[in-house]
Amino acid sequence: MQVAIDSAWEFQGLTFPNPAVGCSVVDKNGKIVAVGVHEKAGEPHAEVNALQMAYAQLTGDSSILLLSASDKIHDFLITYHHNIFTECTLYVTLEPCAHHGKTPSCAQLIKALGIKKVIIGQKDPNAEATGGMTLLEDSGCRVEMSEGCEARAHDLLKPFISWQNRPYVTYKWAQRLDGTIDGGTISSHLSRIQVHAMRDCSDLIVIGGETVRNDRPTLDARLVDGKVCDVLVYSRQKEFDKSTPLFNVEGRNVYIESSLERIKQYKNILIEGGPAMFEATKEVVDAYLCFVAPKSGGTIRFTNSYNDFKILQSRNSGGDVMMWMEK
Ligand code: AOF
Ligand code: ZN
Repeated sequence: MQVAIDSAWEFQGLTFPNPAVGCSVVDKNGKIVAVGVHEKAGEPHAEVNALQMAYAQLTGDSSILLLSASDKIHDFLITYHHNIFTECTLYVTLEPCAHHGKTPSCAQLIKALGIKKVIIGQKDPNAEATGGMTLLEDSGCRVEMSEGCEARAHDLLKPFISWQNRPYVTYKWAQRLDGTIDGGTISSHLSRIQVHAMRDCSDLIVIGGETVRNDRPTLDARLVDGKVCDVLVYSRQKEFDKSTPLFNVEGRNVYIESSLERIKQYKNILIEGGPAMFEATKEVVDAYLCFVAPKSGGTIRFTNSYNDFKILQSRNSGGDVMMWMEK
């Protein structure tokens, strides 16, 4: 379950409106055969990616890896599984879905493959998709909640739980090891790709007036060829130089407002800014994402009024440390 959770965190922020989910397939000797994650809404669920890889591992037949559509992988597995999974256990961070959404039901697939044991990290809070636990139990599968990992599985699921009835707000910043944030590009290319991929799945970006004036940003998702999202310039100042690139991106609404009320009309919000924005938005932020580059050299430091963050997950991002945190 720990492996499934850690793997899913790699796609946290990238799966909206779906949750980040991970799945480990373990054989009868307790060895991990394959791990899969849900990478993007509309693409295969974690269980499907994990079972696809597990099939290739267990049979030595890698032709299944050529398939990318979820329904095609389901059909292949259901046709050719020859009971190779019956003694495997699945560890899934979320209850397998019982419904057919953009992709077919994972619980139905697990049932069809004759898998006898499934450990889950959290129940699905989405009323449309939940029911996988009961469906599997009714078919004779043993389904258990993970002992010891519920809290981490819950942390992973927080954005999705929030989206059931309210927005989820992530505050992102990048700094050097000495805390400085000025003087040009700070984070690695991979970290910047990560941020562009997050913009691609956000519906609103919030920035402060100072960022508009100083950085003249575009705030698009060009590094991942992604879509543009709306922008809220949170500022008391009403007039900005409209030749600033962010105002000239086609298909985008830009609001210049002195309140954060606009956030309530959106679901997945990314705030990008410095220490002033950090303080001004702290009442509405759910999670903090910080990139620390192993460098020094600027003059302005990122200071903030918190002296205690809880790190939910951290990893290397092209040489930077990337940390998901809560207050
Ligand atoms: C799973 N495994 O990896 C994820 C699940 O439209 P769909 O078919 O992609 O279904 C989306 C819903 O399925 C989503 O709202 C959530 O309830 C569940 N997500 N379920 O079994 C996964 N990502
Ligand atoms: Zn599913």
